[in-house]
Amino acid sequence: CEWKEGRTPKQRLLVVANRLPVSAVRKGEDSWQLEMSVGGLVSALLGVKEFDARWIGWAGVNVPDSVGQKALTKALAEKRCIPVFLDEEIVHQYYNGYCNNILWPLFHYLGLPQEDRLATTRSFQSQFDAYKKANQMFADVVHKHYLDGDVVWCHDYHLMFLPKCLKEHNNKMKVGWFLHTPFPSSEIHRTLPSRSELLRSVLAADLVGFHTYDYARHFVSACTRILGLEGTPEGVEDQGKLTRVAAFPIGIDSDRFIRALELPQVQEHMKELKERFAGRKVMLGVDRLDMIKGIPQKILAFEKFLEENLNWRDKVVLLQIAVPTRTDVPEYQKLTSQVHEIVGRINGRFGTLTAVPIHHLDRSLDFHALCALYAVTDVALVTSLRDGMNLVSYEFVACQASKKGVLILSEFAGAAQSLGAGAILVNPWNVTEVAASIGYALNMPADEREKRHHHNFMHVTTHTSQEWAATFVSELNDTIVEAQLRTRQ
Ligand code: ADQ
Repeated sequence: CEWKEGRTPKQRLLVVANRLPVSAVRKGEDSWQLEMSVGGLVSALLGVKEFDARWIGWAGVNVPDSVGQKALTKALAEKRCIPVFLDEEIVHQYYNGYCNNILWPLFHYLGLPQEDRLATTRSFQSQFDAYKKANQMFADVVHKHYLDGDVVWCHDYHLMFLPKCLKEHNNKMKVGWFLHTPFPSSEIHRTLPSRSELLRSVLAADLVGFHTYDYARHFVSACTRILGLEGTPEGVEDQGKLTRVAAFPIGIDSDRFIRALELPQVQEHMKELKERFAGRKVMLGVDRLDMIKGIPQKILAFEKFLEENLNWRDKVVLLQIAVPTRTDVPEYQKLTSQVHEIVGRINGRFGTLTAVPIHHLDRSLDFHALCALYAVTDVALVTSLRDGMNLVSYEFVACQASKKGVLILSEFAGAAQSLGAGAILVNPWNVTEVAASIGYALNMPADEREKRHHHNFMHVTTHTSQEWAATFVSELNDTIVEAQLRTRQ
């Protein structure tokens, strides 16, 4: 975990997120193995090295015994991580239930799974109670480790209740909250039974951040329409108390990717890949296996492209790397089978004795293999149905300095607002449009590729994760100073 390699400590920062950046695997009564987790939040925050930071969160494992808890706490301390212990029932109701079955689909405009709708409605209250209870458990751990002057940065939809829990205990605490998903239109948020309580809890923070201006605007609209509060250019005002609301587009640690390309092991991977796919253009998809990523839609668009362009049949390959997540949720199991079925059908239809058009891997790749793949790719396909930002598109651009490949990007990913001028933007639901864009990308002349790449590369290398975190924390500090000045006047 590179988290501990921070430079000279400046400001103490407590990062609070549902999951720690490592997952714990028990090896004995008091021994644990720690493995890095995969995901956008982890990728972004590992790049943040300006602060004396500690990470508070759940280690992804149930540890009922005190011997195990003590040993895990000790192992995690070396990584500057502090665990929150959640029991199985809480995890089921809070994490699988309220977070992943209700908030996640709702915030991505996917609604609730149809067949679960009634069951979900019945269990809604108990799941929301578990959500609040879990948030209070996170707050208790923060209080234990908090020192005067610390900045507490709460992350994501799992912890919308946390700012309120923190401020109720200590009103002087500097609290920021950042959402990594989209915040949906207020018309969508209105349908949530706990809509007002969640908004009010988030408003307890001093600063509320989103990836894009649109999400921030949706949030302010929800507060004005649902709570009847006043929206101002700075945020939301409630009885003289202002909560700052603003957009802080996330980035990546682009240098880490650029430097990795020079490493011998990455060069070796690249050589192998080039040999393996010689004579064929490489298209790439890298996603967590999640319905919001639009993986089936992407593969169907590729099928349509092959259907209409038989001359490309032996000349292009799609590598789809999909790391499974939330594997105990039935919807995700169904998605895995669906993707396997579509890939099998297309490979049967367009494959030859020596080659298949789609290589699909259900697993995570290590960092070096991932960089090599990004670097040899001709066309990256990011077709999320909705995505807060999407860091894969940034990582691809960072690794393309020599190849200058093309990015096909969903207009429903937050990244469309920053990389839109360089990418080919598509509506992922429109398979015909995506298929046509694949053809356009594969045939794009070098000078157009160069121009598009340059635009995106400049953005990715200047809007980094370091800059994102530094801006958020400095804005949080300023917000608090301004609030103090206001109360003195
Ligand atoms: P995610 O939904 O996880 O993040 P994304 O931003 O694309 O989506 O980040 C995924 C990260 O996981 C990337 O760093 C990528 O390299 C890594 N990854 C994905 N699949 C992988 C695989 N098979 N092998 C190895 N690594 C893999 C959430 C939101 C996003 C938002 C981020 C950050 O959903 O919209 O951009 O948080 O805020």
